[in-house]
Amino acid sequence: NKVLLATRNRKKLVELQRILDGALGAHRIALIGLDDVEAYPELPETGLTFGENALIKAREGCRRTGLPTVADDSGLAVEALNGMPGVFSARWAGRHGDDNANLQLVLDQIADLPDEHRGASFVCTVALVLPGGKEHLVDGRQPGQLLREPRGDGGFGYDPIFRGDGQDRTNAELTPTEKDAISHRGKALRELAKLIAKVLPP
Ligand code: ITT
Ligand code: NA
Repeated sequence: NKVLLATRNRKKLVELQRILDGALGAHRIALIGLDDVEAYPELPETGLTFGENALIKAREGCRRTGLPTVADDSGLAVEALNGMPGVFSARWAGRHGDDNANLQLVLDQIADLPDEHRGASFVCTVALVLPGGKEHLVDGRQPGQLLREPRGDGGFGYDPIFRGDGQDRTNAELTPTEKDAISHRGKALRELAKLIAKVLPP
C-alpha cells in the first residue's frame, strides 16, 4: 500500500515522513519520495494560496504515478508584512531554498519593529489526491514571534528566528519530537493521518 510524498525539500520530507509514520501507527502505509519517481519535472507553483499549491503538487504526483499522493505547501506569514512571505517563503530573497538569505531578508524588513509588532505564524496545508480523483486538504498553524537574530540549528527554513507562543526556545532549538508536537506541520499531518485511516485501505 504505497503513498507518494511529493516534495523536493529534503528536510521537509524528513519531517513529513517522521510525523506521518508516527501518526499512522498500525495503519501501515509505505511512503515513497520523489527520488523514487523517474524524470519528475520542476512544477510552477503559481497558486495564490498554500492550498492551491499543495494541490498542484499532489495532482501531478498522482497523475504521474497512479499512487495516492500527499503534498505539503507551507510558509511563514509575518503580520507586519501583511502575511508575506507566505506562498513565496521558499524564494523570498530570490533563490529557491536559500534558507539563510530568506530569513535574513525577513529580519531586515522588520528590523525597526518592537517586540509587540513581531508576530508571525507558520502555516502548512497538506493535500491528499487519490487516483479516483477525490481531493482532500488539511492544515495547521503555529503562532509565534520573530526574534532579532537566529538561534539554534535544528529544523530548517525560518525555524532559527521563530519562537512559538508559550515557548522559550526557537523552533530550531527544539528536538524533532518537540517541534512536531506544536508545529503547523505536526498539526496538519495528524489530521491527515485520521483522513488516511478513513479513505485508504490498511
Ligand atoms: P516542495 O514544494 O518541493 O515541497 P519547497 O521548499 O519549495 O518544497 P514550499 O514551496 O512549501 O516548499 O516552501 C516552504 C518554505 O516555507 C520553506 O522553504 C521554508 O522556507 C518555509 N517553511 C515551511 N515549513 C517550515 C518549517 O517547519 N520551519 C521553517 N520554515 C518552514
Ligand atoms: Na510554495
